[in-house]
Amino acid sequence: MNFKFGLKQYSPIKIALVSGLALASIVNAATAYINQVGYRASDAKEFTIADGSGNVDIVDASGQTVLTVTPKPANMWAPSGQSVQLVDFSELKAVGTYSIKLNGQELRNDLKISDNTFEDVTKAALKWFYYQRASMALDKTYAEQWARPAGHTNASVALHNSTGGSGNINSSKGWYDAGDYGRYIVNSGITTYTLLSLYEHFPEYFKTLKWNIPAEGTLPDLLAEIKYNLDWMLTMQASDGGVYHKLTSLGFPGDVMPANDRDPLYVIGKGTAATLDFAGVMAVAARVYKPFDATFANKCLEAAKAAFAWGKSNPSKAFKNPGDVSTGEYGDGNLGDEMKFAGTELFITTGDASYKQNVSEAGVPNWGDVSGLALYGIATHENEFEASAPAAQALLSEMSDKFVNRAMTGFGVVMDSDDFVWGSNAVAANQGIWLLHAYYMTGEKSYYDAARKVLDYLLGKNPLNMSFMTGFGTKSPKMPHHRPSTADGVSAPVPGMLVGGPQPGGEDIGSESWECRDYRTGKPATSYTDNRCSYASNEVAINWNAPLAYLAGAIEALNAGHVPSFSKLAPAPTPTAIGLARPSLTKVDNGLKLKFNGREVFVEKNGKRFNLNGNKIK
Ligand code: G3I
Ligand code: 9MR
Repeated sequence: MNFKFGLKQYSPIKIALVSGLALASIVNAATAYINQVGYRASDAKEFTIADGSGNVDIVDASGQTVLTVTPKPANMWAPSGQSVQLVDFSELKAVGTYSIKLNGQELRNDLKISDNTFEDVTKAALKWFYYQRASMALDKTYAEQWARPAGHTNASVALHNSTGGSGNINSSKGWYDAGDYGRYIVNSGITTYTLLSLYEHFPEYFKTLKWNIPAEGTLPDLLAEIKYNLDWMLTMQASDGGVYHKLTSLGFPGDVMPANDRDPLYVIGKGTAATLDFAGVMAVAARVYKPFDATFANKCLEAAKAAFAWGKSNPSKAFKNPGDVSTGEYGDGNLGDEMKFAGTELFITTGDASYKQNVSEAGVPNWGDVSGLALYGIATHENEFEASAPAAQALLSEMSDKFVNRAMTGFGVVMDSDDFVWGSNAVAANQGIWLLHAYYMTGEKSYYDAARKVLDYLLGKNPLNMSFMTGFGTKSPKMPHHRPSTADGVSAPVPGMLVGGPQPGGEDIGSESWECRDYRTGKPATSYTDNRCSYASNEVAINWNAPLAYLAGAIEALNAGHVPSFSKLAPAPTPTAIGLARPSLTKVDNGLKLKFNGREVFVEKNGKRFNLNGNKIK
């Protein structure tokens, strides 16, 4: 049965039998890999082609060739084993949809250039956190066809004996971690930090950006969403300051909607990683929420201090799943980085030197290694950290220089073969965030460009020729490992989710009958299957969406003229300054109005809006 299926779909012998000519065209068909969501008009832009030769024509909707480009020399991209060429079409700046032709043959017709291209990506990536909310019903007003009854509403949950306690505590709210319904403090830690830092770096941009979620007082949407998870995290702190590791059932539930998961929940474990990640997040929250709600901010600060104190007295309590528990472990034996992260953020918030940290080496952040988050804190607070700050900035730049070099070839992405681990797409996104921090502190444009190109990769310029974000791009995942998307009876998956992405581990192969067949290709960047069974390549997770949201959001905010207060970047010219500098705006008297909508300057005539390049906008 399996064999027959394989022969029908995949055998090259069968194809060869059909026709030698067909085989030749299949093997040699040139392919153009693009960011399927689009390119920002003012940015540098490139796509990748494979198996092509000659110049590439970009053709507009009326059939006019608007640009002819000679592709860069071919090079081998090891992660996919392909020889590819980059095509730089930055010169083309006019908003529109184009086709790509090679030797007169159309390779694709969905190349888009637009303004504010990643604003919808940002909103959808952030909106997904609403869809992940535990303990409340999702109303049609906000959730549309993905509305659902509340799950996991029983606030009173038992302490598993691994916590060292007994009895019950009240714990509700928070975001489901991923395709499962667990809530895990360690993974909530890096996720919530990433979203808080997005707000803290671009407060003016996020004060007005909205994406249809329930209001929470006067909080901006981003802070309203984050507070839903902070409220849950706060319930997970024990009276001695230590923080429980997770809130899950003993095993993973089946493919059911949240309301139909009746497995009893337990508060499980208590350890150093959870406690210090919690401390770091709460220290940042204390700063960010202070202008809106001083009482809540103070609660976060006290929680952070108590957690840090517990972490100092218990520096090596690594969590391991107890024998009767098989939900996600998020186990981590290396606990020094969590201490650095927590101490750095507490020092920034309080100014108390006893919390101060130094970081001499750090990697791109992930749930198990948050040394990079400490590095970000130190590098971006020069007054507070004095000599440590330039040293941290040097580490940021050193790695970014390597990243920029790598992004000059292949698919224009930083990733190397080793980066293809479980959740590889988040590795890419976090590399982008690293580059942006280096950009903030140096103004080096190549860092910005390499960071932006990560979005190109995630949204389609990759060897799988697909956008990894549900609901975005010409081809995107249809069957993510996400229980609600599997069980809700709606054909489209919940939108705005970044799947984990290709990686060669194959940990899920054979997990569920023949369905999870071996999808490994021998190449890390193509070992992926869009099948709900594939939790190792096609699951979704909060710590993967958060860096996508950061990357897309920061890029849009920067282009709207916002810069982080600590950065070396000059703010973009104000509308008035642009107006004075641009002679074309003398036409303002002639029935044209110059306006600014908080994000961009545009000209309005007869109710129609045009950007300063003369292109119509919404
Ligand atoms: O640390 C080793 C490293 O030394 C080695 O070079 C590398 C080679 O693959 O593996 C590293 O360990 C990996 C570990 O993550 C740390 O990155 C494991 O192979 C890999 O299997 C493990 O994957 C984790 C997975 O859970 C299984 O534990 C993912 O990072 C993590 O994102 C994922 O998280 C799950 C939760 O448990 C449950 N909820 C869903 C969530 C997403 O799938
Ligand atoms: O759904 C689970 C997913 O969230 C985890 O990342 C993954 C690895 O821990 O496990 C998934 O659950 C699977 C379980 O491990 C084995 N049986 C099939 C489950 C998926 O339906």
